[in-house]
Order: sequence, then structure tokens, then C-alpha cells
Amino acid sequence: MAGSAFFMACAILVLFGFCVEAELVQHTFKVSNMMVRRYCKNKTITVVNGEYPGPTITAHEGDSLAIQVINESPYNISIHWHGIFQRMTPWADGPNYITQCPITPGNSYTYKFNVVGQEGTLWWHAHVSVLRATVYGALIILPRAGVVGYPFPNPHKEETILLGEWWKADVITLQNRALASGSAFNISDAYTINGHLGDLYRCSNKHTHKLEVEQGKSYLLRIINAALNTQFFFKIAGHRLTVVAADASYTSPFSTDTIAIAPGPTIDALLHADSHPSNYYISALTYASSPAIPFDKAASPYASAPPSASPFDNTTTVAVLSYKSSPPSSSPPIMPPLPAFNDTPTAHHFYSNLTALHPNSVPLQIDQRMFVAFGLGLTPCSVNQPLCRGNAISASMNNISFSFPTTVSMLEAHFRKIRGVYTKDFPNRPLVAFDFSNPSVNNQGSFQLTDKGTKVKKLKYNETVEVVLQNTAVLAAENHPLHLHGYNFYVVAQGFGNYNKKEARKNYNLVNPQERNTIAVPVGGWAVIRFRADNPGLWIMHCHLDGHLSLGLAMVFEVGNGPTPSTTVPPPPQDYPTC
Ligand SMILES: *[C@@H]1O[C@H](CO)[C@@H](O)[C@H](O)[C@H]1NC(C)=O
Ligand SMILES: *[C@@H]1O[C@H](CO)[C@@H](O)[C@H](O)[C@H]1NC(C)=O
Ligand SMILES: *[C@@H]1O[C@H](CO)[C@@H](O)[C@H](O)[C@H]1NC(C)=O
Ligand SMILES: *[C@@H]1O[C@H](CO)[C@@H](O)[C@H](O)[C@H]1NC(C)=O
Ligand SMILES: *[C@@H]1O[C@H](CO)[C@@H](O)[C@H](O)[C@H]1NC(C)=O
Ligand SMILES: *[C@@H]1O[C@H](CO)[C@@H](O)[C@H](O)[C@H]1NC(C)=O
Ligand SMILES: *[C@@H]1O[C@H](CO)[C@@H](O)[C@H](O)[C@H]1NC(C)=O
Ligand SMILES: [Cu+2]
Repeated sequence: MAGSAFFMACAILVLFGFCVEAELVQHTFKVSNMMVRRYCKNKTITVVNGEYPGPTITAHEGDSLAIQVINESPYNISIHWHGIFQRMTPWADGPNYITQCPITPGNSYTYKFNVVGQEGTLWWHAHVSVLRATVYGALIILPRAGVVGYPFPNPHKEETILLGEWWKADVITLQNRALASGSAFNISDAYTINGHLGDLYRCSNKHTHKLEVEQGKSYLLRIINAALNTQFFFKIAGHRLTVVAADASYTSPFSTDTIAIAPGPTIDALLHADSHPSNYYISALTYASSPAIPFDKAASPYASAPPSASPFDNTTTVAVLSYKSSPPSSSPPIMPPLPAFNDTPTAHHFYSNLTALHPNSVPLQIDQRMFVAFGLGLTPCSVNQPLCRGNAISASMNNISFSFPTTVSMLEAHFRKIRGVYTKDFPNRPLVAFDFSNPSVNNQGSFQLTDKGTKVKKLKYNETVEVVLQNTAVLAAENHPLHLHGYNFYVVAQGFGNYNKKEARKNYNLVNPQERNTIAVPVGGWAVIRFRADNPGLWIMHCHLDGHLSLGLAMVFEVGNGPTPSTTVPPPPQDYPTC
């Protein structure tokens, strides 16, 4: 009786669009190589469904997704749904050799998962080698239909802005070279907005993204940094932006003229078209956090080359914001004043000033405390690096440079209790403490060498975790965006220098800290994150600068099952790719 009453109510409400069932959102992703033209030259890139950037997935909170990925490319592929919790579907998370083996050429895998308890802008990208350079797209989760809308005035329109990088050379070739020589991945030749280089690059003015607005209306910009290795400053001439969400978590409205965004994060911001009708540049250029470090070759026997300010791509990409009412004009669009490349105060102001829209459930009692020092380092060249001389560049967390397994995914090894794939001894703190953020650590060679391993930190279901993330200055102090799979975490504090518990605690935000899936840890500084391990599975936490992930800047949490069937990881799906 109650059931049919509900049905009746629902049937009536449907007429008014109020009672919408969760839907199944289905897509087919064909991954293949394709020719595109940039810089007046043709180049083969790997894409999804012949689109660059790839297709946008739109769902409502509460929906189920089924995305069949068919690999018609010559490369191994896997796709990660960046920021999706994947509760009870860790098999669909995507990172190569962590939760699955790659989908080999000619094969397919259907990623099935629900989007529950999160809404806003996320994205998807390849999580194998450097294919993420062109295999990416937006994943937008709208509020559950008919329930509550946005916690801000409805915008007139929504626009997705995907920031990316462009290399003239083939990225797989560049990666193979970097691996063989033990050197860093090449910097990009250009930046892109929605796949377009923009007016300022040679031979590119027909390749400029355009955004047309109407005077007096407001627009929701869903900004995604899909670059492999570049943090961006993002600005629009003549306009301020109001940030309303980050990483698909609502924030207190934050007004700014500059957005800083690391690779991985997303920012939702409202743009009010309230300026003089004209044409304005939307611009993105790098935030290059790495300052030059003094170096004493004699005192540093391990380093083969002096560390320096990391080289960076010193170019600017633009799109054009134009008012419908603006009179035709022959003068170029208005350029915003741009921050300096190393403007850390501006980046930090943005990164550290966001707060959650509402007070949230940040854990107050902590079961597991970790202190993780991480950054770059060196490791002796290995036999499969024929072009390497002496030491190869490496990266580590608590001195462990993460090695990916090759024969089985870690999640499958966990599920089937296969031994010898990984060990459960990821250290809770560095074995050797040193003056982590002091640039002179470069003159003390033994801090440069890293160890190797495939180690997890084991967590019991529902334990609360606090991780102090301490950036080191080894080789180069740099802002590293650390991304955790399977969870959002609360960023309770961040700062520069070495973490000092007593000082830092005074400034912990335990009321409304920003909730993120990625934290850009300040250059030469630290950040403190907290989360509750209520999502069983194997979850990688890694630097979202792709070049650092491949050097080993990663570790994995192994989170045990809960007490009930609904908190226990089910067996892998039928079509799960094995090695
Ligand atoms: C370059 O690519 C364009 C399509 O993007 C195509 O029409 C043209 O034939 C290509 N040229 C060469 C030399 O492959
Ligand atoms: C990539 O970087 C290496 C090392 O800096 C350099 O020798 C090479 O020319 C670069 N390759 C390209 C295509 O830019
Ligand atoms: C970057 O390029 C701009 C414009 O070409 C130039 O003014 C600036 O000095 C360059 N900066 C660096 C660090 O190379
Ligand atoms: C905003 O950032 C500045 C540093 O750039 C800091 O001094 C200030 O306390 C921050 N405000 C909030 C509310 O976090
Ligand atoms: C890291 O491990 C390497 C290799 O075992 C060792 O040489 C180095 O001293 C260690 N560094 C630190 C800071 O623990
Ligand atoms: C997990 O912890 C929360 C907070 O202490 C508690 O409310 C919940 O019941 C716990 N869940 C389980 C399954 O233990
Ligand atoms: C592709 O994946 C298969 C299965 O894991 C593996 O055997 C092969 O070596 C991989 N190929 C490359 C180029 O990584
Ligand atoms: Cu990094």
C-alpha cells in the first residue's frame, strides 16, 4: 500500500519533473590514433572517438555509469575516472597495474560504477604511460534532478575549459627516450584550451577557442587542468571570477582575478558578463614553482648535473571571450596583466584560501598518523637504461621510489591473496630525518639517493588517517600536486618550510577545510590532510605531474573490507583485464 502510494506520488511528480529515477549512463569509448593539424603540421595522436579533447560525460548524482572502452590503438590503455569514489567498484578505478592490467590493443573493458555523494566537475584520463597527454575529457556530475539545484544562482550557461599541453614530437617517443636515459620528460612546446593553441602561437590563429557571452548574464566555467606536467595561472581580462567548487566539492564563494590550478584539480567558477562589451583574452600560462638552488658540485658527488630551476615552457595560450553585443573591431582582444611565472605568493593565496561551503565532517580523532617526506632524487642507472650515465632521476615518498608490478594488478593480488606482488611495510615516517625543505640538502649526497619498492600502507576499514605531506628540496624544491584515488580528503593546514607540529596545529581548520582529491603541496613546504578509510580497496596516492609518477612519486593504501556485504569488495567483473 505504502509502495503504491509512493508510486502514485512519484508518477504525479514526474509530470512536474520532480521525481527522476537514477539513470544508467552508457558510453562507448573507442581509443585510436588520429591525425590532427597544429602549428601547420600534421601529427598523429591517440584520442577517444576521434575527438580531441575527448567526449564529455554528463550524469546526475545517483546515476550508474557503464563505459565500454574499446582499444583500437597500438598502445596499452586504461582509463581513470578522476575523483570518482568508486565505492565497492575499485576494479573500475583505472590506474595501470594498481587496480587493473592494461587493456591491450584489440581488447575492451567496460568500466561500471555509480556516482553517489558527489557533484560538480571531474574528468577522465588515460592512466598508463603518457597517453593522458591527449586521452582526456570532462566528467560532469549535475545535482540529482528535481531535488536541489546548485548552491548558487543558476548560471545562464555552462562552459567546460580543458587546459592542456602540446608537444611537436610524439609523446611516446619522448617518454621512451626519457626512460632510456634516466632523464626528465621534455617540457611542452605549447599550451592548449579545449585542444586549441590560440592566437599567440605561430600559425595558430585559426585554432583559438571562442566563448560568446551576453551582457548581464552569468556563466559557470568548469575549469580542468588536464596537462601532464604544468601548473597554470588562469586569467580573463576585464573580469573577476567567483570560485564556487573545487574537485567537485562546493566552496564558499571566493572572488579572485587569478586562478591557480595544478594538473589534476578542477575549479568551478562563475563569470559575470558585466564588463564593457568587447573582446577579452582568456589566458593560461605556467606557474613554475621551482626556484634556482645553489649547488656545490664538489660537495655533491652523486649528482651528474647541477640541479637548477627546472626548465619550463614559457608560452601563453589564449581563448577569446566576446560579447554578443560588441561592435566589430579590428583591434586584438584585451590581454589581462599576467603574473610572473614564479609568483608563488599569488598561487599560495589561491590554493590556501578556499574553504568548504558548509562545516564538514573532518575526522577529529585520528587512528593513523603518517609523516610522508617526498620529492625528487637519484638512483643508479639500471641495465634497461642504455642511454643513462651514472645516476637516473628518481622520485620517492619516504625514500621509497614506487615500482609498478608487471604480472598482476595489486588489487587482484590483494583479492586473491597472491603473495610476492607487494609488501605491507610502507613506512609511517622517513627512516632518516633531515632538514627537508633546506635547499642545501643538495650538497649532501646521501639524501639524494632513493630506495625502490612496491609497498602499501595497510588501513583497517573506517580508520581515520592524518598524513603530513612534507615536500623536500632534494634536486629541486617544487610544488607537487598529490592526488589520492578513492577518496576526498580534508586539507586542514598548509605552509612553507619544515612542518612544525606545535606551530601548525594552531592554524588547523577543523571546521570547514576544503575537501579535495588533489593537494598542490607548497614548494619547499607541507600540507596536512585527513580522511576516513571507509572505502575498501587499493588506492594509489601519487604526484599528478605525470613525469613524477613515472619516476616513482607514489604509494598505495590497502584498505580492508568492512563488517557487512555492502562494505566488502565484490569479485572482479567478467571482462576484467588481466596481464
Ligand atoms: C593533414 O591532415 C589533414 C586533416 O587534418 C588532411 O586533410 C591532410 O591530407 C593531411 N596531410 C598529410 C600530408 O597527411
Ligand atoms: C627532449 O629533451 C632532450 C634533453 O633535454 C633534448 O636533447 C631533446 O632535443 C628534446 N627533444 C625534443 C624533441 O625537444
Ligand atoms: C618568458 O618569455 C617572456 C616573453 O617572451 C620574457 O619576457 C621572459 O623573460 C621569459 N621568462 C623566462 C623565465 O624565460
Ligand atoms: C589567505 O592567504 C593569505 C596568504 O596568501 C593568508 O595570509 C590568509 O590568512 C589567507 N586567508 C584565509 C582565510 O585562509
Ligand atoms: C634512501 O635509500 C637509499 C638506498 O637505500 C640510501 O642510500 C639513502 O641514504 C636513503 N636516504 C634517506 C634519506 O633515508
Ligand atoms: C565508522 O565510523 C563512524 C564514526 O565513528 C561511525 O559512525 C560508523 O558507525 C562506523 N562504521 C562502521 C561500519 O564501523
Ligand atoms: C602491455 O600490457 C601487456 C599485459 O600487461 C604487457 O605484457 C606488455 O608488455 C605491455 N606492453 C607495453 C608496451 O608496455
Ligand atoms: Cu611531483
